[in-house]
Amino acid sequence: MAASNGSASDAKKTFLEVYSVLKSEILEDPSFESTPESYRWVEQMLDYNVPGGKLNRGLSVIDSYRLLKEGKDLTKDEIFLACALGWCIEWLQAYFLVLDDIMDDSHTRRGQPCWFRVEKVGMIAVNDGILLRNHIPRILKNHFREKPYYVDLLDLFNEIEFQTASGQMIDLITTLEGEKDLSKYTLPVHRRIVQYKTAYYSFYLPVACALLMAGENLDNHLLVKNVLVEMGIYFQVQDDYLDCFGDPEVIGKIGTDIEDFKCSWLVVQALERANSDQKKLLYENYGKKDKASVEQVKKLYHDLDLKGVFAEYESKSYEKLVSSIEDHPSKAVQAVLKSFLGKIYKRQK
Ligand code: DMA
Ligand code: MG
Ligand code: MG
Ligand code: MG
Repeated sequence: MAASNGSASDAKKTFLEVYSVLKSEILEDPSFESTPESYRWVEQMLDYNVPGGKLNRGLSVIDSYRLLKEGKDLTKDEIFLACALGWCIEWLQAYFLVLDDIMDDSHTRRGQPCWFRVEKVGMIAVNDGILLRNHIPRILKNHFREKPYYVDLLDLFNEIEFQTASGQMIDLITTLEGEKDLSKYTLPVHRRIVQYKTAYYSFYLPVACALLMAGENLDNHLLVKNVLVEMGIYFQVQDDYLDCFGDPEVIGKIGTDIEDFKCSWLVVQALERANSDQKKLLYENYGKKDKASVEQVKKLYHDLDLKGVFAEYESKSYEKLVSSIEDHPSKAVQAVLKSFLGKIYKRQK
């Protein structure tokens, strides 16, 4: 295995080596006698959906664990385990994204067609999503069964999955046809959606995994949880912003929020600022698939200077987050949270 306490690229290399180990274990799972065809399917499905992202969530487990250990060298075993937990989060993300892209009728993800858009895949992607989800407890069982924190780990993944799926549910039911009513799109509604669908699994989960590995009781870290949830909300506002203003070549996906009538941060901001003519235009064009309607909405966002509104929001959020991080009594925890924030502040992808 690569050097354990070196640079970020070493960390990524080590992390990817652990992926190969976990993948082999899944492909050779003794509970399923695979055939060459099924072996190939699962391998391709994993390679297509699991490792191709920024890997921020997964790598954060190791970063956080290292910071919690305050500079002590980690053993090979600790590094492997932190990487394995990081991959469980990447697997969870892959599972949610495969299904999210079907439900959002998306086209591309991570610079390639969404999995369900691949020829021969189609709705088999639904079962692939279920398989990805089922791999997580198998990885945990293979590597953590004997650990004193095993039950807490299983409980953590179950809770977070439930919260994320509940967030996805409210994200989806607010867009229901026949009930398309922009007046229900407010900041509190938006906040509730993104807190559940994104913040817990993307921000709290990696740090919670590192805390459990470090022998901590999660009930003693509610302050950390609150800051991470706030950071997650900020992260999803960025995602909503990039859906419209990001470069698809850079973010690797083509936005669909306007077409999908999503309760995006941008439409909420637009509604707060629009005059009655502009509101009318929004009501008439938001949630329509045709290009002309989408362009009308984008032009309105431009006229209302939502880029400027976002820039203001971004720097305000950053200041608030830094100050709540600095309220935390532990310097090690502060370092974990600051490193997280540093990775996402002003992100372009
Ligand atoms: C994604 O929300 C949330 C989950 C749990 C996948 P989204 O649909 O805005 O994500 P994306 O923009 O990546 O499709
Ligand atoms: Mg989506
Ligand atoms: Mg979605
Ligand atoms: Mg999005």
